[in-house]
Amino acid sequence: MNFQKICVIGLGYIGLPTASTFATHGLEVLGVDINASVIETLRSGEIHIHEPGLRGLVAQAMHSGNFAFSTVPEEADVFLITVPTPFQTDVHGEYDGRKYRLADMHAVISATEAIVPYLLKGNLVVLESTSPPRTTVDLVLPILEKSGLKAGADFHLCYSPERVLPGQILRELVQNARIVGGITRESARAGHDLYRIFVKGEIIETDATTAEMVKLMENTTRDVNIAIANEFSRLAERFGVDVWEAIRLANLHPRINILSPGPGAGGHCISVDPWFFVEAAPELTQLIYQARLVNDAQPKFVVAKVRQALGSLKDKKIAALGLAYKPDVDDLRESPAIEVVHLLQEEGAQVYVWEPFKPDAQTEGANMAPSLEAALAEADAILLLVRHTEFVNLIPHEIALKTKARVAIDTVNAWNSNEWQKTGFQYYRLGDNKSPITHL
Ligand code: SAJ
Repeated sequence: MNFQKICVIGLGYIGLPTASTFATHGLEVLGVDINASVIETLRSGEIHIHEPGLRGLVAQAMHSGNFAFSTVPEEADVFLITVPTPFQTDVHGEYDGRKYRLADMHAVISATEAIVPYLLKGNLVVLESTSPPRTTVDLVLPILEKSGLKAGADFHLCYSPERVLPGQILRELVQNARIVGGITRESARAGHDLYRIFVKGEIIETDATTAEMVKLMENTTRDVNIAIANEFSRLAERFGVDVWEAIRLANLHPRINILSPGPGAGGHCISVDPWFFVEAAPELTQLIYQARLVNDAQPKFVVAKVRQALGSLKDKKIAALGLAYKPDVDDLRESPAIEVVHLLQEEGAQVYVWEPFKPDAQTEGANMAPSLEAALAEADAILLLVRHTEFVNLIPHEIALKTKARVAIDTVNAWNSNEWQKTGFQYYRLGDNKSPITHL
């Protein structure tokens, strides 16, 4: 199939890079977002999200003359839906005493409805948003057919999951293998033709529900693997072991690859997507459910570590380094660091947060410091919550000059304990209760 014009609905972390990439590959692109301020920002040549290389790519796309923005769709050859699918915050499902989260599909529904008036015979519609199994056939398809056109006969419909890693989006968008699930073979083929425009990795055709499940399986597997790493960190503390050393040794086994513990699994994907399976089949997902609970409980273990270092937290001043959900991104969604800060404050600590990627973050209850120096100045302890490169590179004796704190607590294994101790810090690490005598 040949495509001239594409309408990309939802200009967030996935939609904006994807739309820009299509534009730089010669397609006429209309980027659509219901948020008028996003459209204004983009029209003025700015961008509203941080992703390495994205600013340049958007500028290049706009320079090509192929990239326009609007709050409403227009007729096009292809409609791509890249809107968020968070979970609902006010309601839960319940099965056998287990409470579970429910997907909020309202953005997918309204984006699909917005396409209906513009849908023409021969069009291709692709859903990229991570969604519960069967969303494409049971939710999106019936809405699109309100146009009077028949899916599979009059227009093509696919599910193609985005699988790019925040921080590496531009490279992975092009290089990664791409799964395209069609509601018919012809739909899958049309989707294949679309992504071939810029994807260098393999493009694999399958059915829509398989493609949905593949995406959820990937992120659920990662969540379960992070959960076991976090549980190992608790066991290591119980048994006087350094979990980081133990993981490194276990990973020498050719068939073992244990991930890293930390303050929890956050972000809008790993901490959300497993719930889509639980919601769809609560009676079949005990392990997936438990992994979510293990990861969500990890901030409490960070607070216990801080208590081990400081005793009572009442009126203690803590410089928290990092608030993002993972290293070197500005994204705070579902960040376990935020939960850690809340829990510390509940115990009476005064927490000053330095987040270099979002110094002006508006997070309820978190006092944002305007600089690293400001966060450190009056602190009793330094708590490292995110493995940002600039935090890994901090030099203990330079830090010692900026603070009266002589306690450093590392939740992400970023620092060298010897160096901190030599500089006069008491050094604590999550998952490490090994006695100094046996510490090599
Ligand atoms: N984390 C750990 N320990 C680890 C690895 C990660 O605690 O060993 C934590 C991170 O700090 C973070 C969370 O897990 O809080 C998730 O981070 P991540 O880097 O594992 O994943 P995301 O959410 O940034 O991106 C994932 C990716 N999925 C997989 O690697 C299977 C990405 O490819 C997906 O496109 C993305 O979800 C998505 O959009 O679904």
